[in-house]
Amino acid sequence: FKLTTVEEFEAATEKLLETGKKVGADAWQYRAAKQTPHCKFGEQGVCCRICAMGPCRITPKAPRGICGCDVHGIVGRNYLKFTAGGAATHSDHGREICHTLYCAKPEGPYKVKDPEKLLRIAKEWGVETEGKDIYDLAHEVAYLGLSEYGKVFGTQNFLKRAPQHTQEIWEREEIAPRAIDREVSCSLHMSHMGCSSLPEALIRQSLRAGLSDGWGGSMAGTEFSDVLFGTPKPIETEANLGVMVAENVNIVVHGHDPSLSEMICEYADDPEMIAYAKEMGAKGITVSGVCCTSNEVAMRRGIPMAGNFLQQENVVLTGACEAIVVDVQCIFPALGPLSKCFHTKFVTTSPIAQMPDAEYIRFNAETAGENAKAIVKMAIENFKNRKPELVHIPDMKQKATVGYSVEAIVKTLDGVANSQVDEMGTTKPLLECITSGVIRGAVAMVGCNNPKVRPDTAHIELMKKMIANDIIIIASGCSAQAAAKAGLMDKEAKELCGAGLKRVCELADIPPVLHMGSCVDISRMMILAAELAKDSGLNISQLPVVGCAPEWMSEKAVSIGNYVVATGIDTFLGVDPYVSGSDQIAQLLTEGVRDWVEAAYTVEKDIDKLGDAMIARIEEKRTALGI
Ligand code: SF4
Ligand code: WCC
Ligand code: FE2
Repeated sequence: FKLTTVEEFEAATEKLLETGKKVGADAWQYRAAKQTPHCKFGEQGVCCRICAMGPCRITPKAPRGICGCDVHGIVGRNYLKFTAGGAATHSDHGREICHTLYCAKPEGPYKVKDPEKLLRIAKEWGVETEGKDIYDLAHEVAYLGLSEYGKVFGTQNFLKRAPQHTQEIWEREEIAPRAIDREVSCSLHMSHMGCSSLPEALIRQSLRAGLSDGWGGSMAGTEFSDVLFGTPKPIETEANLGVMVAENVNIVVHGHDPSLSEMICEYADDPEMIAYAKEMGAKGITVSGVCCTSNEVAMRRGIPMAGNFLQQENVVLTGACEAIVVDVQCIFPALGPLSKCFHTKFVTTSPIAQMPDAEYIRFNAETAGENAKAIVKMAIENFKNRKPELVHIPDMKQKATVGYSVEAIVKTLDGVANSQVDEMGTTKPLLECITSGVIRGAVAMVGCNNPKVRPDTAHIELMKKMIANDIIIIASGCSAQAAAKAGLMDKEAKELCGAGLKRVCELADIPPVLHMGSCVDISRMMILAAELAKDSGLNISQLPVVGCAPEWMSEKAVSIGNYVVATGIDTFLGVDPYVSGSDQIAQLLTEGVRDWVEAAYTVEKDIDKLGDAMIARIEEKRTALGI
């Protein structure tokens, strides 16, 4: 067993960039070089352009904006706006999923695949289930889900899933999220010219907006996706560009919303479509994915993962991509012009993400079947337009076992711990492994790639370091894909673990890095932490568990960081969230918020030090518990 190294990834990319040069293609590597060094004001978060008296930039000579706002107010407002952008984005995705569920029909393209989960949520929300048709119930629960976005009074329904102690903290600190849309609006209101400039107020609302995402919109996205498409279970798949097949029509799905990709997968599997592909000279159809839409279909169908965020251009550079089909979020506008250098069709499908140089096939829940069929057909008919001299798919892929929803983790670990633990269907076996020290703790590795960090290195190096120290990894988003590409989701990766974790991997037959899904699925991690706390009688903040986003880049990532911290989990970042310009804001995020929510951020750009800090924190928590 051998991991694929980052050097090998980079050599493959170099070769693809050579192809790019032949056709005059641009790439992020060149654009990043032209954008560096970045504007210092922006980097420190000290530029304000929220009113037309500005833009104002804070310097030692000009310590206040024209309105008199100081650097702390400006950095804090920028941070809050950044969070609101992320919360809005995840939550709007969740809303789309609620709407898809609202449109589900027994004979339509979208069905209820996990009625059990639907019943569970209905009961949780106090909906009468007795004698109800499952689709009527789905529509009723979906309607309630949609209502969470604009509920008039009260806080998010899902908050009740948290331990009592956590709920009390949220109430006490006035950060329990109300209507999801209200928290986003309120954040924009607070950060408007002439509203809040008090650091505490701005950071408090940042936590609240984050919580409306993690325990609101994202959780709706995850839960209702499970109801519609099935709750993930362990499944075998593969990762990296080598999953594309030169002889086949290659369709790559990219973005976040499984409503689109699920339909594409359905039709790409249709015998009629496969026959058509053969007629057009291909051997078959391969669907693979990029970013979270890929995670969604990998977790539920074993569809292979072509790559993560900074690999999206590489997919087109293979010259073997007939169509790259996107929905929303994390899609490079570069894909339009890049596709024009090849035969690739760049297909946008959402009114939310429209781009130049794309074919726009508007996708909606009512016509999803026809839309997906049209897209698959378009890809098949494009096969003949390939330029064979440009085709090069790097021979590089790894096996991965994915699909570790909370339900799957609980089930998988049921049999593992010693026989005294007989409470099946709880997290107790996992707790037993942690208490006994066989596993020292867990790190939730999440987030993106960012050219500021050598892509994938931080994810992979940190994971290697953690598992060697008997710390199990749960991963999501592009971090999970980095792990899969390297081979860390191959069960054989147990060889890289310390003796304790290795034994758990053997007994439970799991890889040491567990793929929990897409970025909205970080809500799964929150549920897991909540269950661990409830089953152990500890507070979430006492568990030897930390979060880490070493290569993050998006607004969504900051929203996530805020809800992870606000849930009581220390969070470690490898990229600074534009707050270094204000010592007060930086102090609040890295220390001050601990007084409110029992957790805080650590920012450390040196990846090795970041890893040491996480291990130290986990060991501190163990010592405090006397385990
Ligand atoms: Fe300048 Fe104040 Fe306007 Fe910001 S709100 S641009 S600091 S005058
Ligand atoms: Ni989530 Fe980050 Fe990937 Fe996009 S897909 S790049 S936010 S981790
Ligand atoms: Fe994502």
